[in-house]
Amino acid sequence: MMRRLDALSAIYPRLQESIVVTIMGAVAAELQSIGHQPNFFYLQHAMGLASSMGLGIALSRPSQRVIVLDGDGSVLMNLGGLTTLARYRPKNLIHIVFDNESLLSVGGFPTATSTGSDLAAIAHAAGVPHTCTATEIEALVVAVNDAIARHDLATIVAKVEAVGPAAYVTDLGLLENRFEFQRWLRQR
Ligand SMILES: Cc1ncc(C[n+]2csc(CCOP(=O)(O)OP(=O)(O)O)c2C)c(N)n1
Repeated sequence: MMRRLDALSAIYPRLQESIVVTIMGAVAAELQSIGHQPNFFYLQHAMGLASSMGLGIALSRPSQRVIVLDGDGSVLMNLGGLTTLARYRPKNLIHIVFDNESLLSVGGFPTATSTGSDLAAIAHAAGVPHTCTATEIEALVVAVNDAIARHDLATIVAKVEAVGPAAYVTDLGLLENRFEFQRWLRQR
């Protein structure tokens, strides 16, 4: 099993060169602790919709790569998002789901992946053309690099420990991130 912070550090070079949309909470704070960039957007509150926002950006910016950093609880809240992703199949979108089997950011309640639900299998059944589950950092890095080289929609589930940062609030304001990201996108 890997720690998400280590996993994020390992794929950070790929994130730097991509448009990144994350869910709120632990993963957003961890990515910011490694290094915020103007091409990173941390979607607040709208649980389950990071892949939908990533889809819209990927379709409107087909020459840019979009990486969505999702969570098991968020995906489970909007499973229909996987079917929509698969329907439009943006070749420039990679969907990474950090599966800690928990709603970590609100106290750590167990999700359905802790009782056997398999998000890579669900994504595959939804029609996502390439899916896999990585349990080690090396496998995650290979899966991300393969997805980039293949240039096709992929959902990569990374099984991670249910640990997060000490604090989720960072000094990057919501509106600051919103305007900075929008400006960055407009220049593309
Ligand atoms: C629609 C909606 N419901 C509830 C919340 C409260 N909430 C914020 S983060 C979170 C848990 C997210 O879990 P997961 O996607 O597994 O990510 P993790 O926190 O484990 O990294 C919840 C329930 C929310 N932001 N939006």
